[in-house]
Amino acid sequence: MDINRERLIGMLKTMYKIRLFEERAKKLYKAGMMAGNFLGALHSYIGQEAIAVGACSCLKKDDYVVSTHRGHGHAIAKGGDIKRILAELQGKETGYSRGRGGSMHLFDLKIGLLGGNGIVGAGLPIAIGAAFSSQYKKTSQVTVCFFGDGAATQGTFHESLNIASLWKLPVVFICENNLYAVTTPASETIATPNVGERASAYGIPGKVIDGNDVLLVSATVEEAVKRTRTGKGPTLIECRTYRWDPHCFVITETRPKEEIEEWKAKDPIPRFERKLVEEKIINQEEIERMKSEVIKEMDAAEKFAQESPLPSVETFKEEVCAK
Ligand SMILES: Cc1ncc(C[n+]2csc(CCOP(=O)(O)OP(=O)(O)O)c2C)c(N)n1
Ligand SMILES: [Mg+2]
Repeated sequence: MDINRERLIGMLKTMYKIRLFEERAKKLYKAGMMAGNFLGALHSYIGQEAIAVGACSCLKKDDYVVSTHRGHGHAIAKGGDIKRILAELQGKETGYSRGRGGSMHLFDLKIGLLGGNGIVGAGLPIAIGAAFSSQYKKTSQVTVCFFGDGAATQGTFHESLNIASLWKLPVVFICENNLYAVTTPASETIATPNVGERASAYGIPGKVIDGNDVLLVSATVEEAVKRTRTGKGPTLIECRTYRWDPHCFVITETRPKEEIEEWKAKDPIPRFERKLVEEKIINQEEIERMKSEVIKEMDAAEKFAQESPLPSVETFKEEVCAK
């Protein structure tokens, strides 16, 4: 493996962080604690961790990430503070957007996180704007734009790929094809078998890869990032994956049980663990220690979010009224 040990260990730890964060958020949500009283939906990223982690491991702090409604994993992988993420999910004043954004709008300019989005496909033109700004200002920043298979069939996808190719914008498009948009299978909405193939229509490289293989994701994104930092323009990468939970926790599961089980057996985390153990990068004892560190971090985040105040009515006025 040509990735250094520190980065590999960091990638594994971030995958645990996302997994355990989502499990904790789910538990709290189900216990009725989100935003005080279940306001909004919660979209779990469990099963897709390899994509956010593999991709963000190729980025610098000031590179941009454009996220989606399923964005906790992107925020964590880009270096987000889980205390502030959990507080935001719970609508607390200490959250990233002072509790105004919630789960689908995690934003932190300091780490290049340009926000999630409740509007499917709306992130793509935002990524174009961010990429254009770095090209115009001649910074070497890259924008990674995550979106789902459902978003890939919005008009914004085609408009954004066209202009990104034409202007050779420094953007990497990452389609997380988890095979469904809510309950609709991708095969019923996407005319060609693969989203990645559509790249040829815009004259850019397109890849279709196993999105549950974190090393493959990072190697593929690394190449795309290199290409774009040297002014050669965008790449489209389709990562095949699967979400373990229903679309969100107010939607009933409709997918076949056997299909869910089949994908759970392809869990990206033990797969990466095994690889690192085989290569003697980490041992079982270190893995256990790492997991308990992450659990402690999660406990601290839960305590922080729980003890944080909800925003007061007075501060709401500050946000919506001109001074
Ligand atoms: C423009 C728009 N249309 C419909 C919706 C309702 N909606 C929310 S998530 C979603 C499915 C998105 O699927 P996909 O892009 O594959 O992402 P995934 O949920 O699988 O991660 C839909 C249709 C929306 N939020 N915005
Ligand atoms: Mg999908």
